[in-house]
Amino acid sequence: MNIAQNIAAGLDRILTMEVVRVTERAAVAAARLRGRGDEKAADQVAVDAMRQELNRLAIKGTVVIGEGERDEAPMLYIGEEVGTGKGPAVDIALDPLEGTTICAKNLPNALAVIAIAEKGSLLFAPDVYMDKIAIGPGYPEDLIDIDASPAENLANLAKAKGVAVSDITACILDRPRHAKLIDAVRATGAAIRLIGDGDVAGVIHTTDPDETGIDIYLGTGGAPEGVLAAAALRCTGGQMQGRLILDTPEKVARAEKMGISDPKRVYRAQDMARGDVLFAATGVTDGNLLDGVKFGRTFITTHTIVLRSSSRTVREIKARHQDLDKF
Ligand code: VTB
Repeated sequence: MNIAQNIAAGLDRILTMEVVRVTERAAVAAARLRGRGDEKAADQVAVDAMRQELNRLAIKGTVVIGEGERDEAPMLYIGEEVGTGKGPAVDIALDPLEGTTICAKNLPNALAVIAIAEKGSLLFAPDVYMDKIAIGPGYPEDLIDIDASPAENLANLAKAKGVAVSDITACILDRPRHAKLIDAVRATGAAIRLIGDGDVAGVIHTTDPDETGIDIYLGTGGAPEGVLAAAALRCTGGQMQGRLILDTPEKVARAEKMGISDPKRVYRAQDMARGDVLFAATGVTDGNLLDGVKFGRTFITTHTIVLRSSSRTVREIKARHQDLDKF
């Protein structure tokens, strides 16, 4: 039995539950440092916690999207082997604390995030910016086009949704580099939800517009976050396109070293995360889709979403942890 058959045969069904512990644990660690103004400390405890739990999983995992290159990140660096080593060979993309600043300021939508995929099926993305566009499920294929203007994309989306453009809300990272994009979206009459950080959550929010109020994600953010978001969309449905921003010869060379030969390539969600994918995210701070960690007197509550591409089941797991020593 090869890995794909192994996973299809049900191994990932077990992992679906196992992986929840990994993001739960990272989220609880980070949440203890919510609102303390110390991004680094919150990130560090999340990394430690995620790594500890990950190493209990029966997988032969390789981190492909992690905390950074081996020389700059002591833990969960790109290439680090994780898991017990006994189990399927898988690639792992992770962000133990997506939105370190959000957590430090105790603002909405900080997450602990992980994606696990068949070996060799996640885009090995350098830590550069990526131009991104994403919408949720239920729309005709190729409705959005990263090379079309915001006005065209918003008009096509509104038409397909059966609403006016003014009823559409776009999510955009609040950055000076997006000034033109923001003007272009506002000129159409569409609304914008500006977010300070956290574009993995931003993209995922497009998959449930009735709940989140967000129909489309636009703009540039981290490429690693793009791969994580693509992994989630592969499981929920929805469409995403991304293009690495390789605007210096140094970045082109770095990407080449990671196997990227066409610097202008447009990646769809299915190009960034191929094959079977599992995705889990636990809320650190309260957000549009997930509640943050709650610290009760006798128990801790976590809220996790766990997704699986092969069945496209979306599970939400609210856990009440009564054995507080385990954290
Ligand atoms: C986004 C956002 C992240 O980085 O990818 C952003 O989702 C992009 O970088 O939460 P800039 O901050 O330089 O704009 C984060 O904010 C941090 O990883």
